[in-house]
Amino acid sequence: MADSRRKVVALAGGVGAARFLRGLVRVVAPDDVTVVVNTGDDLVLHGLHISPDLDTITYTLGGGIDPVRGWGRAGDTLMMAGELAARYGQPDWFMLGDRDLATHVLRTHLLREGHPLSVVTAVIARAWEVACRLLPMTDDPVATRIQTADGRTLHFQEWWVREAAKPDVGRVWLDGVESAQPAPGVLDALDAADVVVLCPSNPVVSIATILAVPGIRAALDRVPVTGVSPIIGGSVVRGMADRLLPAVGVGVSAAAVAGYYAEFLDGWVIDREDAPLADEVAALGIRPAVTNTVMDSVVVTEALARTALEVVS
Ligand code: FO1
Repeated sequence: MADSRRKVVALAGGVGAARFLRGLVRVVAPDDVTVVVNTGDDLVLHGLHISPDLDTITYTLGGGIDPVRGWGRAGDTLMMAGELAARYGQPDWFMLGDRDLATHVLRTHLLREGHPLSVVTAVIARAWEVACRLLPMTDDPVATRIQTADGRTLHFQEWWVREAAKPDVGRVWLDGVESAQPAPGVLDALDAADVVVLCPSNPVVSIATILAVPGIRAALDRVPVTGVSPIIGGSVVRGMADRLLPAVGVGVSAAAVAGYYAEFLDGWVIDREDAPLADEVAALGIRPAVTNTVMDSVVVTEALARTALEVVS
């Protein structure tokens, strides 16, 4: 059942966001949903432009995601990756399945023809019959870099995947963000929005990355903002927010993340396990809602999306 015709903009990162969006598009008519997606995780490997968060969301909403990993394509094979590594000694730390590679080949081809990432994203989303609108946060190159405590600077994926997030994080920074512009349609969607939803994504390398693109953070002051905590009971459901929140001086709790967003956040959904934190959230001037936030079914996820919208309606 679709919600009243409210225009919703969702800010989204990887797997948690993709799961949440499957519920959101059952509560709000998909053509009233615009998703602004983090591209700081993007990288070039084997000469191919890979956009992990855009692909995770596209594959999830399009029904092609690997359900166990939450990224990559269901039932994929590794023939190309295997040949690149075994015969040509190419790096294989970032697992690129054969079907997944088709997306990166197409994206790279269209980018090389001069199409911006936002156009390429629309072509891919249309091929997957994704009904809501997907927008990269920017068409410009922005790369999340991790400065490790031992002084090395790594691309986010090198830290997260190649080094399995083992090195302690000193600083996180966004290469190129100062000169990036919001992708076409992003600011218009935010200005037309009745509500903005922060998906349960990594606050540091997904949500904050999107907000760092000049112009986007300011747009949130003009619209009710709600969100879902990516932290339950002091730990992450998946991913690496627990490793990155300390690097920006934020505690690993549903209340601490609300504090991180407090300037612009109006409603915040936390798990039943974190019910004792509701008063702390309310003390920040943010309306708390307590519900089951473990998205282990689309029914739960739909209810969660409804709760997230109701807490600011
Ligand atoms: N994550 C891994 O832990 N190992 C991988 O080999 C890996 C490959 C990969 C390929 C395509 C893609 O879209 C995502 C991939 N991921 C992999 C996940 C990715 O590192 C993260 O999901 C996002 O960057 C975080 O949102």
